[in-house]
Amino acid sequence: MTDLNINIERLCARLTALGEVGALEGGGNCRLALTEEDRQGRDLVVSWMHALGLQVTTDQIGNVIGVRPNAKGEIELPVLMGSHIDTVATGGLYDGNLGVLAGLEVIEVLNEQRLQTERPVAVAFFTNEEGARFAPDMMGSGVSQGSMDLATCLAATGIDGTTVGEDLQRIGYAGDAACGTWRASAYFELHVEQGPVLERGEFQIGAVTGVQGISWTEWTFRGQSNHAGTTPMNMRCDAGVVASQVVCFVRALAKQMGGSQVATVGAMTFAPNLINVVPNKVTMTVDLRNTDETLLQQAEQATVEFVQGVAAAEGVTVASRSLARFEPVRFDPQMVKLIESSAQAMDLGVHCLPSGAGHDAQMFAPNCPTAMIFVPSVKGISHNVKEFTSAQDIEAGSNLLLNVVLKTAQEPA
Ligand code: HGY
Ligand code: MN
Ligand code: MN
Repeated sequence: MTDLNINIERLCARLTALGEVGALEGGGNCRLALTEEDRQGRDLVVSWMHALGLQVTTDQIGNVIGVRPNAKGEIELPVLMGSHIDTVATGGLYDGNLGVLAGLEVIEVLNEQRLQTERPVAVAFFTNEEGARFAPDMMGSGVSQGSMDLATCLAATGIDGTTVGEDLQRIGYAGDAACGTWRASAYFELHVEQGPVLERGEFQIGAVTGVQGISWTEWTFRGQSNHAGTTPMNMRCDAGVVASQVVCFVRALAKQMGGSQVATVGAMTFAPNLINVVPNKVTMTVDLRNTDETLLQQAEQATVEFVQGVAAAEGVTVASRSLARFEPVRFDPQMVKLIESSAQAMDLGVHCLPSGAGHDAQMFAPNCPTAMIFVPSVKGISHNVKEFTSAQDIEAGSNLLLNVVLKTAQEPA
């Protein structure tokens, strides 16, 4: 283990500075992918990359990678640290941002120590990890690593009607570096857990074993608008009643399945959305997740069957489209062991666990040795302006990142 340490004051100052971009009244951030706020956040992080002397490239889906050459001045196949700096609309200071800014901090320590490494070391932020404005999530890393098609993603239309390609052009991040074949020699992502497990178990570090499967579906129900007062109950085709039953069904399904099954209806819009009109159209999203692919498919199938039954009973038609679908991912056990043993060597309490959230790391796992380090989220809160992780835990996780990245970067390429 190295006796080097990150500079926690400097890292926290960057977290605060980035947090001021898209700051919300009362705390938190809104930097939805490819908005003006995202552009400002990108520009700030790119300026820090340049200040560290990194060779900065932007690829065709807007991913930005800053590389610190190795002792021979080479930049290919770096040891890469990364995450995302786009946020949900009620984002906190740490989701994604921590992984990128801790990567910058690790590189700054290497610069301060004038340390040369066998392999290049790099830090990146990936476009549209959240998927909140443009589906699917993990878009930039997925295109970078060849599991998503560039043209399809550039054509993706967001919740406010623009396409990814248009907005990349508009914010000036439609780069020319090719996507899909670029590779790292190893990938490390430091991230807040966003759940309650580490805090409950009083662990400082999570050695992440993998990422659970994700299924996002948009459902559209069409009935018949009618007068709320004059339409007898047995003459209604009420799209809102169907949608509402689906909300309750997926909650009950997750509770009945237990285990890691979760289900969320996060977005729903009624039309015409008026007090005295029976809704003729409802669009809603269903987010289903499970660490087990077979169980996730069962949850999907049960939901389809339920939807068809209640819609038919109400005389409502159904349309659906998949917004995202990722099978569960397992990280290389040797990399998980590296995180676990390095944390133990630093006398940090460490626990192995799967990730409930999706991450850019899952796109790298098929292509190179990949590891994630979790640090605790206070009260397990995330995707919420109250998201918080202590400086002490940030320092521990970032020093662990420094250790494992330095160890890996000193191994012959
Ligand atoms: O939805 C997710 O798990 C991630 O935040 N994109
Ligand atoms: Mn994240
Ligand atoms: Mn997130």
